[in-house]
Amino acid sequence: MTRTLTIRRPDDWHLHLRDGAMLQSVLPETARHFARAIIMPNLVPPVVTAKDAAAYRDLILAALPDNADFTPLMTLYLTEGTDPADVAAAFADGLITAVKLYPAGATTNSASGVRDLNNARQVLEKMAEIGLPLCIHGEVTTHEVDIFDREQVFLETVLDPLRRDLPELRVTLEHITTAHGIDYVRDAPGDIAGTITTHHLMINRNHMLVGGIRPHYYCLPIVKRAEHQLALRKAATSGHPRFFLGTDSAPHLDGAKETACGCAGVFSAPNTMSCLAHVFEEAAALDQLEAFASLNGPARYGLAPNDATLTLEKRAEPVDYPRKYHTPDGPLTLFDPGHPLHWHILD
Ligand code: OTD
Ligand code: ZN
Ligand code: ZN
Repeated sequence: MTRTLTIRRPDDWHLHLRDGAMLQSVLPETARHFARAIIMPNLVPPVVTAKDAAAYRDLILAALPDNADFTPLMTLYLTEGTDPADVAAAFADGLITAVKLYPAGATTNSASGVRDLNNARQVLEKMAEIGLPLCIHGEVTTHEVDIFDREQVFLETVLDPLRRDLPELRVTLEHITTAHGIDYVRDAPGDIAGTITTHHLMINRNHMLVGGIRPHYYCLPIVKRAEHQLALRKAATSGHPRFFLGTDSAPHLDGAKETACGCAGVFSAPNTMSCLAHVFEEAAALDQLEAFASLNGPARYGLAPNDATLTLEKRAEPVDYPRKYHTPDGPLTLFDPGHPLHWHILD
């Protein structure tokens, strides 16, 4: 039953690498399979200025294993104090690929995010003018709005008004988790695209909550109903150019996840490509995996697809992924797809 599939080397358009010992532990896992990744700026303190981004990029490059062929694509964390000139210069220098909007309080380390978009207006206008994409964590953070509705409400009350107001702004809606998000990104006029994570394709809220609470499936935006998972699968496997992979691999040590108030985030970098091959095969759409993981993202960001390739091979015996990774600060649990994965990645 051996079957092989060769695609252009994939990129990850939404990734958390952290810093320090965690960076050292997780970076080789991404660099093994991916040629490039958009690096999220939610460090403590966040990556806010061009100077911060240059320092973080150098830290990542220094942590790369010898012979790794990996380019970090840097982002800046938008705050209400961000200087439009600093952002524009960083883009002109090729230092940054996008700017990231976190509504304040929406996810891990987002306390310095934007409370009122009017206070970031000049930066957004500048970005629209120079064609610098804005990556958006699309959730409202108001207490009255149910956590499962926060993406849908964001589309209606924040994203759509913003895009009407600044139609030239290039927007990537990150980690889409609902059918509403899919419909918006597919059908809206203008310059918009969206990323989809590995775990939101593979699990829904039943996996997280039925039969016991599973902290390693807790992430933001939170996993939704099965019908939303199906809409994500349909969009990802359709090959539609507006949808592409952003794993949102977001490692936290087990101690921070398996506790009374656990951190949000799923660590999926090592087994993402095996998971995706599984999902695309289930949808009888293996021929669209390359579009989703390797072609649509670069096209969106005006970059050439990678020349190198990645070969996947389906074997009778499952891939033996470790359940845990060991970092100097403690164990880190790998995303559990809930079933064996048979697609091996040939390095
Ligand atoms: N979601 N965890 C994190 C970020 C993402 O919203 C996200 O991009 C994190 O730990 O940085 C998470 O659940
Ligand atoms: Zn996010
Ligand atoms: Zn993220």
